Amino acid sequence: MQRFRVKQNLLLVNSGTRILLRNVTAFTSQEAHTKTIDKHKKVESELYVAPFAKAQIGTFFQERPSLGNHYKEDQTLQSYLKRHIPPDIFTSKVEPDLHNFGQRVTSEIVDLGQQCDVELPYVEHFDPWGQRIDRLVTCPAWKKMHDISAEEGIISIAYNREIGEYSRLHQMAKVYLFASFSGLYSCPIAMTDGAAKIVENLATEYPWLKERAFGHLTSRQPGQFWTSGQWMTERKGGSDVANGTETVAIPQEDGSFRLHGYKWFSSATDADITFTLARVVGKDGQTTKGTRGLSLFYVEVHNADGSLNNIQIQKLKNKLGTKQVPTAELLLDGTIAHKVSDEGRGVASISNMLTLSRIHNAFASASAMRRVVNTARDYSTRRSAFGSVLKNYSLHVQTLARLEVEVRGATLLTLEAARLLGREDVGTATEHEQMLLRLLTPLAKLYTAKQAMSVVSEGLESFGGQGYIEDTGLPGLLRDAQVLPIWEGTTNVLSLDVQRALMKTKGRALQVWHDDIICRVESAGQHTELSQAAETVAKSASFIIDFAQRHSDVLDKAARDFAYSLSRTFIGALLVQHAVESGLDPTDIYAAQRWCEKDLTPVITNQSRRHFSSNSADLDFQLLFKNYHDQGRL
Ligand code: UCC
Repeated sequence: MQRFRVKQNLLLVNSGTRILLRNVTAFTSQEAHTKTIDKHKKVESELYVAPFAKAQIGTFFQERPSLGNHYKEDQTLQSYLKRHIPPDIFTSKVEPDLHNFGQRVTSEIVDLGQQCDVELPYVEHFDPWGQRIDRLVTCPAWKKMHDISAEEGIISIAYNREIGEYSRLHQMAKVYLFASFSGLYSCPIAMTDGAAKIVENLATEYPWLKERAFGHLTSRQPGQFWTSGQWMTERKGGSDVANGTETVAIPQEDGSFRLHGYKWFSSATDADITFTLARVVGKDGQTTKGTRGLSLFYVEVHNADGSLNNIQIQKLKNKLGTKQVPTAELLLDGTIAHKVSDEGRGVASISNMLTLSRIHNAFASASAMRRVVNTARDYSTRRSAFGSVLKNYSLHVQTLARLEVEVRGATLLTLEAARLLGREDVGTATEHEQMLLRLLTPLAKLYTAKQAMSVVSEGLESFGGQGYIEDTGLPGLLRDAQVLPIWEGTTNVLSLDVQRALMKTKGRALQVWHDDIICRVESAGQHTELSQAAETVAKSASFIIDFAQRHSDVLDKAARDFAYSLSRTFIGALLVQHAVESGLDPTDIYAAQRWCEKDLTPVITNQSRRHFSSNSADLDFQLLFKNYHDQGRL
């Protein structure tokens, strides 16, 4: 009997008859085949050909989502930069670089980022002869991210200042394009930027520091480029740094110090240098408690021979996400360090680093949102369900459009913080702008981090089950986003930081915030489509000022809602202003309108519901603890 190889993967189904040809390479008889064909020939039009026999996995494969040039696909970024950077500088220096980088991000860097997610860092604690070495091993893709960061000038652009105050915007635009694809290399970049800012600011008092480190931190040569850590958190906690820091610094005869302590979360442990806080031990062997006892120290992580500077890596942290980043518990056991602040001025001195890392955090949040929304947008053109591609379903498009509004708002807020930082960098920021920057930094960090959590989560949902599958790279985005509201200050800690910024200026910063908003939305009143949004924003700003004046006694309890109100109202103003100044593009107008339909002032809404009264505080406590108390656990 003549035999032949089955050519098609066919499960033939006809009116309930199923003939399964099980094996891809199966041979069957010509006769049997002919019979089957004959049987079905007559009813070919009714024949349903289900493709499961040969390959066993079917023939339909969902086309994967893909991203184009990440810069060119971002209308908000482009139009914001065009608005703020003089045209000749923009066209000659900024746009071509961002264009190239936008291409590099979605063609080369995306895969490297994925590799960082797979090849996680680990520590070799001992060499084969039992010697403790604590060698941190990172993957080639992580190292490549280091080199790319240097080549692309991700730090250097901001400090070489080739284009003056616009350098910071240029740099942060790159950070924004890079962060969510960088395999979390954005973390060491944030710390390194903060370190460069500290070193630059301390140049007069500590010229040796600038000479030693600045060139490395801002180098474009991969072999010369240093990254920095920021080791602040200890076992007693990351928020209450003043009371949580136990590390002591013992003065040495040569003017240096030896640090002894335990750093509980030290991110990017492969850094070359770090800044850290410790308490100087006085001649009486005592240290000073609280903030007044904390000083800032500069540490080089490795000795000249590559061994660690009396540092033991106890373990790498087992985190929910950001596993790509080697975050470690470190024992400092006589680590050589150099004091770079006056005694007791540690927190104030490291605050420069906090400002930078919080702004980077906001860009990382905006970046994660942008990546998810652009990917979901592309996917909606490739994925069909119920007879049509998803982009044809207005419910689906409405869901993504709501996310797009969030991303645009977050992008404008973070870019505005970067613009002000650029002016502060070069010393042209007015006093008002400095106050505004001080206020916008915690606001941008806290608000965009929360947006990122919800936008990334909703974005993943738009992929259906695929959004839950690891090797699509999508779930990692959600896990990694969860760190954004936590590190560099939680939402509540930052809400209190907002209060600190307001108190320090005796409320002037709030007035500046208000006046700035009014100025931004003023001209929108003449555009019919925007007048309502502009009015809402202006009224909200005034209500908030009024609230702060009349209810200063509840500001601590209202701190979170207050910070949200400042953020939402400010973003509303930015969206309205952007719509006007970008030439009244209908999508910009629509984004501003949609944003301003939100409750811009939850603090006022919740005040009217008496959320901040002492009665509510008692009820909140009862709600949470009554049962716990009843169980005898309180
Ligand atoms: O713990 C962390 C890791 C979490 C897990 C992450 C996993 C790793 C994965 C990473 C992969 C990507 S991260 C660290 C989180 N911790 C923080 O960010 C600190 C949060 N806490 C704060 O921000 C607090 O508000 C403190 C530490 C700043 C408060 O300290 P004090 O000592 O109570 O502060 P004072 O007394 O209010 O301020 C001391 C000085 C003042 O200056 P003078 O004396 O001149 O008035 C303040 O004005 O510092 C100044 N200052 C600031 N200046 C305080 N905060 C600021 C600021 N934000 N900007 C400017």
